[in-house]
Amino acid sequence: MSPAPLSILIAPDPRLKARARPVRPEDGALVADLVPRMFEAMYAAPGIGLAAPQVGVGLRLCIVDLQPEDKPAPVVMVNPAVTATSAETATREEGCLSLPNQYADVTRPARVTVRFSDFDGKSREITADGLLAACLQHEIDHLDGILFVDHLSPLKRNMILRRLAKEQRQKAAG
Ligand code: K2U
Ligand code: ZN
Repeated sequence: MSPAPLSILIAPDPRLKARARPVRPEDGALVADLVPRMFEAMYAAPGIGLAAPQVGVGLRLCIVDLQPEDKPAPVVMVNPAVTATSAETATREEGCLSLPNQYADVTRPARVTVRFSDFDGKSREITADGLLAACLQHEIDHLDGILFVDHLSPLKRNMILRRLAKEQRQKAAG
């Protein structure tokens, strides 16, 4: 019997604002069960990244798949950490599966180096620029309870959160 599909939490849910705890060896079975279900939820959204807190699991675990030329390129990142960033920044319109239909320009370091353990427990390091750099920083932000709107001015952040709440109320009203 396959487990129920994961649902993605929508802001403002306190679980999206909590700092996730590091994955430990005893979490192995939980991670092995969760990762394929996170990929299923991400591809269905569709999205190119997903962090465990977005499905209500407070673990430092995220997945990414930019699907270059529509070919799957799944990456599982356990306990990812940014180890270097460029002084140069890049601004890109971002969205978030936890803030549906809300978009805003976010400025972040243009290049980032991330160290993590992969699904097999092997230590890996990625240096990225472009969309992958934004995605990696966006996902690691989720592990620290940071949403893309937290990088905006308070005015813009509140405008987006108010609009999201209104759209969620209208959706609930049917
Ligand atoms: O973490 C998430 O909510 C998934 C994010 C990941 C992301 C955000 C901003 C920039 C890059 C990645 C997106 O909602 S996935 C949807 C998407 C698809 C293509 C390009 C940008 C965002
Ligand atoms: Zn997000």
